[in-house]
Amino acid sequence: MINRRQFLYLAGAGAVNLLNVNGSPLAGVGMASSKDKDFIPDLELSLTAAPAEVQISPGELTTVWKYTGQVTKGNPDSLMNSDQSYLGPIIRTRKNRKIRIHFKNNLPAESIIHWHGLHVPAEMDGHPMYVIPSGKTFTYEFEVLNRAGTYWYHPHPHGRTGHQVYGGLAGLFLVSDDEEDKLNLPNKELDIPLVIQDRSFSNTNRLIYLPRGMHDSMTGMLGDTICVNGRPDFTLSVSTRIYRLRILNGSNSRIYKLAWSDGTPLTVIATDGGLLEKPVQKKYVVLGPAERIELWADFSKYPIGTSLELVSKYFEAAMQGTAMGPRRGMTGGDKLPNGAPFPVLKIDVAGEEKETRSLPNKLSSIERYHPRDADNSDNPRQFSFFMRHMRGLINGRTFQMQEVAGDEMIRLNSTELWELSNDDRSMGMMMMPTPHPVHLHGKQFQVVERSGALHRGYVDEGWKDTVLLMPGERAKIVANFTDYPGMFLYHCHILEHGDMGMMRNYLIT
Ligand SMILES: [Cu+2]
Repeated sequence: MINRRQFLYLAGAGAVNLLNVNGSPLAGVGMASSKDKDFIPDLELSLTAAPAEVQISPGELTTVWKYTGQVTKGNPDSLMNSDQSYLGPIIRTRKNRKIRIHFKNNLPAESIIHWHGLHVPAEMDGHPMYVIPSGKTFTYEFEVLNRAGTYWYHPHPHGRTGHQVYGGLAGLFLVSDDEEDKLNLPNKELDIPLVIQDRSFSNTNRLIYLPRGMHDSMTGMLGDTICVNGRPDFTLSVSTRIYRLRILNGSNSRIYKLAWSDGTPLTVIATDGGLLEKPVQKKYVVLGPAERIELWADFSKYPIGTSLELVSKYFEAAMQGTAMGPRRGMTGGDKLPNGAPFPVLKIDVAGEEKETRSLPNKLSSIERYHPRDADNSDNPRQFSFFMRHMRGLINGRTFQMQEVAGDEMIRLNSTELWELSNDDRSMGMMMMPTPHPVHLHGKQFQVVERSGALHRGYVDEGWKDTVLLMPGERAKIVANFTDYPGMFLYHCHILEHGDMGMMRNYLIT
């Protein structure tokens, strides 16, 4: 532990380093002034966030906050808006494409967009210090360096992220590449994005956020209506074909334990950072907020007329791995607590078509990390996540916009071992241990070691940007901090926890 005096000094040193890296005062970084004159985009988009009204349920329209967009240069198919949903447009592009995005904020609040899972320069990552006020525009420029995969974007203004995402602001960012093309995976209408979120509605179809105030913030907001692609009671009509299902848990705090209702194992082909080396079969997959999986879903074996469900199965959301505690079992939400079982979506096998594809044995090459590959393999960085006194803390510290502590300084191009632990313990009746899905901005990582109870439901075989830690669980991750120096966030992706300060900067120099 470092004392306060030392800590303040290091925090100051962090700010100085950042000045040196960027060569300009913090306030100016990332605004129009930092744009690269030689940057010629392959794709140029405008994305506007604004209030909108959508028909989510019969009866009154629901007021939401929504991204809409258009392509101003490049392939017009790179962006697909949805009138049916509050979700933002799906952006599709390829590795090594250069993209310029003009984000116009027409919300009655400040905001900024974070590209979740993408490896972009610090000033393009949507750090909350870059929030723009209502009526202003922020221009992003970056090259897509990520491998093919299912990434996404959402707002990141500090203290308001949970509210804005819940209001509807989120969209998918799908990347393809040459390696993926060669696999001939199900494409076009057989490639289906599924964004799973929970919401609560009033009887006049208004969105309800944090109805029980601080209590809901502590557990994270849990809605009692499961929406898929922005629709409740979602049904997918399929043919007797093989589908690629790209699943994002876009919920503020709900965890899903996904399984097929008929007991068929899930065939997982990708995680947060793209394709696995080879397909993995799972009885169930536990997906925390912000995590993604892609499934190879073979409906060719079902007779026409079959109905099937993707369900979320019961699990114990509280007190995993801890012996004590006032309440075991499901937590939060009166009607639909975290851990309660429910159907997520219905599949109707409706059309007969011939299937010719078969599951590839090998999907991709991944250089697997071991803890010994890290420069600090003997001495992993330790980050402990817990709530205290209604604040979210990491190693006992809460978020400060431009603060970096001594143990949050990373050398550019180093390969690091981090040990993340959920140390939320019961603190009497006021406190209840909760899960903490930990997300690193800027870099994909690999999970190299785990302890915990829901173990069998995690897919740790591929690249990740978010790792779920149930109460008492810990995970070791390895990341290689290449290309981009600067200040990036790491935080709990229960969005209410992040808004309560369970978020910190790390600084690459
Ligand atoms: Cu958390």
